[in-house]
Amino acid sequence: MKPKNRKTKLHARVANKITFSLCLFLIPLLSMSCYDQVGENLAPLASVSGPGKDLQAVVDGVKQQDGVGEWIGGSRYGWTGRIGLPKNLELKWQAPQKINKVVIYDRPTLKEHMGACTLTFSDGFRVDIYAIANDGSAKTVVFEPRTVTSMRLDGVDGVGEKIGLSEIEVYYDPSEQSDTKSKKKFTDFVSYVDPTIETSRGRWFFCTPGSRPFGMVSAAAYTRNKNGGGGGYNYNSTEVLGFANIHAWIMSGINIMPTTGQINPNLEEKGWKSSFSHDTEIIEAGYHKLFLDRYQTQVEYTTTDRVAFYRLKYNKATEANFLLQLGGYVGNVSYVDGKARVVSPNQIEGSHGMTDRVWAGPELNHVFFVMQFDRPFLRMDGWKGGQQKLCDIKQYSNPIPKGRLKQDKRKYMFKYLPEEQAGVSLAYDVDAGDVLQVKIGMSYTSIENARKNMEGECAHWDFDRVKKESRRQWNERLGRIEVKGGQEQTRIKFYTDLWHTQLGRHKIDDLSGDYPTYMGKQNSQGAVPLVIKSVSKKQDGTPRHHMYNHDALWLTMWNLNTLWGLGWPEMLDEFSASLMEYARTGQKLPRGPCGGGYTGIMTGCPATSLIAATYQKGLLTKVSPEAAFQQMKKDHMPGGMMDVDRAYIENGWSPGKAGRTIQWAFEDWALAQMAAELGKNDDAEYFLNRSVGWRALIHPEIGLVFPKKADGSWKHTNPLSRDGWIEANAWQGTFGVSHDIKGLAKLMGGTEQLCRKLNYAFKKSVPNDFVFGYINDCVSYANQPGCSAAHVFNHAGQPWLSQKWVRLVSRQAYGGTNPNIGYGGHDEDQGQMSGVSALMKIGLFSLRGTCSKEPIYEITVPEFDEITIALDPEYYPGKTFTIKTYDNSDENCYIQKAKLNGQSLNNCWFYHKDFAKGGLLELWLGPKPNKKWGNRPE
Ligand SMILES: [Ca+2]
Ligand SMILES: [Ca+2]
Ligand SMILES: [Ca+2]
Repeated sequence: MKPKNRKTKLHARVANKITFSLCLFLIPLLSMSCYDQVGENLAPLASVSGPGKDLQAVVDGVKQQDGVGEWIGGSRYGWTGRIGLPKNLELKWQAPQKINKVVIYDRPTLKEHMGACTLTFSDGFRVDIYAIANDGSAKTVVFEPRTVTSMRLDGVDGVGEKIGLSEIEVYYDPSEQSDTKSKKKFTDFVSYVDPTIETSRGRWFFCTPGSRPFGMVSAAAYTRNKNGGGGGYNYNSTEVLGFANIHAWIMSGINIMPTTGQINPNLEEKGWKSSFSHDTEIIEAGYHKLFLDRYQTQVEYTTTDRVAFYRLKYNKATEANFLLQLGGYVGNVSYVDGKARVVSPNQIEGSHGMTDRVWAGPELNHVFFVMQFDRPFLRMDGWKGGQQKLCDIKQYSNPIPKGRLKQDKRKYMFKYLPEEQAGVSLAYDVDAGDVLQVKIGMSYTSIENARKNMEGECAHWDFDRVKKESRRQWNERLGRIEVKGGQEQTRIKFYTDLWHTQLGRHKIDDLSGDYPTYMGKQNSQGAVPLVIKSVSKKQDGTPRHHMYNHDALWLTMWNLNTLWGLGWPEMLDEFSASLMEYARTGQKLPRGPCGGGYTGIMTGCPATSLIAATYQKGLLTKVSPEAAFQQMKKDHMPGGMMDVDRAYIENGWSPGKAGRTIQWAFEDWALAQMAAELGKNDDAEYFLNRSVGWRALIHPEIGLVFPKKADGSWKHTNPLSRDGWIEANAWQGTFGVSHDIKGLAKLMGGTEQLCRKLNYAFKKSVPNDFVFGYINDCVSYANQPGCSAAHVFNHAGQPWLSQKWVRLVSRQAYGGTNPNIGYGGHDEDQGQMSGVSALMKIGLFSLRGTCSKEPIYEITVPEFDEITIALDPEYYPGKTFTIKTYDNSDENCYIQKAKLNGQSLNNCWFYHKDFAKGGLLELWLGPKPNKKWGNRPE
């Protein structure tokens, strides 16, 4: 920092004290006038309103004192770990104030932490503040000077139940300049990925730098031990609690921690956590480096598909330990049944179980590991429960107490319980400068397979080679869509989006093709025994496809099914095969399979829209279309995954179920399209009939879908109620009948009326960035059911409204590039919101999720000047598909005319078969809609 600045700050501090003592007298005088009060803290001049107690204490000038002069806004934990934070703390000035700097001080207690918040000023300007220091040190934000009358603070992330602040200061200080210019050098696609985006609110699996695309290992230094609402790696906390090597859909595992000196492992993370600083941290797709302050140890990690690789560098001579946690809760499950065994002086192997899942899934599954060190350890120690310590052991076992699995899960879930603690540690004597390398091979089937995975993927000790190969793989994946032009921030967001679409879902099969299943009968302990299966093999003996662990594919027709098909068609083929392989044992196409078993997550049979889209694009090569069709047909009948009832089958709608009816109807339509393509005309007719039954649920006066009772009367007519909907309401859900927009328009009185209605919903949702909770307001891009809305206009003859709203949603809901915001701040579902964001940014979409007999893509205005999609030669005849925009700018956001391969294109859509051949789409843009272009829907 320059000395000049320091002086300014000191000066400001002295000025504060004077301002505080004088402000009582000055308020009446100052409030009458508006002028630049350079360097003076303007906060005490404001009146404060908001939640909690001692509101005025937040501007009383008393700061950084524990328990004195603090505002306590309060906060509340939901049982899954999500936290409700204080919102609407407002500072109001009687006269306008020119300002450019705000300083925030958290309460100095380490028990309560406001980690992140947003400020919204009276002129609508918003500032995201994150990484607020827990210890009460100043957090300063500087922005372009503006004149405002109020400032609202909303909590975004935090820890504790008495979250508040010690002090807020507001200044106009011309000596401070906002520094928004990025100093980052962009050298490759990976360099654009910012893993920290929206980690203030992500789920446990959201940010895992230690992973290959869809890799089995998903390693991350986690800083918040909870599932939702900022669990896992959360930028706002600078304490590493552990390095879990599995951050997956209701799975967590193999949590390690390198330590030095004396620690008490029986206290779990409380005993071993260490602070670190973002200043020396490097966090990337495929690599993470940070420095553990407490242990003076630098930690780096990278991975292959199934091997985690750690490189530790010690800064002082001491006894070091490498801890492996085998009991207690981590992230989204509890670890139980820990086992470890010394195999050789530099190798251990073992396993642990996972239980207490939130959304069902196997009661118990196991992960197996082989852990190799590049030099012999002195001994293996262990711990059990709150007290017991074991020294120099060769074998460790901590069986599940009798009856434990049959207990109420909530007794254990997300709780630190001393009796559950378990683990082992490997001891070393290290000198300053010593490097210790550790490789962890993993498997969900056996120790033997974990060993083979390690031998097959990483038999050497060259960390940099693995790191380099990981980056190469990520670059290859991300680079399949290359963009030029547009804003730097948009490119950062775009490649981070692509990263998430290839990150959250993970392989569970071994190199050999073996994979776990937990689908049989429960034993007396309450667990289903592991049965190892293997996927079918190619002629050369290698597995035909992989098996994946993932959250629901719920409504992925509006994101992944289309996006993957553009750049990564093999992923649709792979997921189709994986879903069918689950059904081979479990008889049903799963929604969100976990650990090799089924979960109860979400609704319908979302596999249908994925498999049908794969088939219609000619990408279904790893399973037979006939077998897939028969399985889907079975799942669409009573007893199948879709879970349809007799009423739906007979009438085309189900009592009390508006959301399900709409989803089932779409999936039935997708299946009908596939039946038609397969020449199964009776099936096609049958499912097509079912797909229009939803029309009975349109309320003739309100023009939105509502749930009906069995007798045909309306269950309610509140368009914002979630009753009858799945994570949605009538406004958000109605426009989801993607397959029947013509039918919807007819029932609303025509396409004009439909567009007017939907346009109203969008206009109303602008101030909140099109982001709401599951049920508030009309449009929500923070969750699946609302993610198609802006593209509906393309199917209703007013494509300029799709062009307009897509660009605004892309920027407002999905434009954020800081730890607070990037995906609507609500619910990023393993690449689903990322998928919508990425599609919006390249200007392609498919409302019907490419499930039509002849799939099409609808066009909106891309954010970039040029987009080149490399076509996978295994699946597509063409080489590249390029989109060029002319005169693209903030103002020029409407398509004037278009050409496809040099020929004039007057539709706002084009066929997938033209995409597959490769080609060039050119878009000429202007500031006003050309209402003559593209106004005839397909
Ligand atoms: Ca205070
Ligand atoms: Ca604090
Ligand atoms: Ca969701």
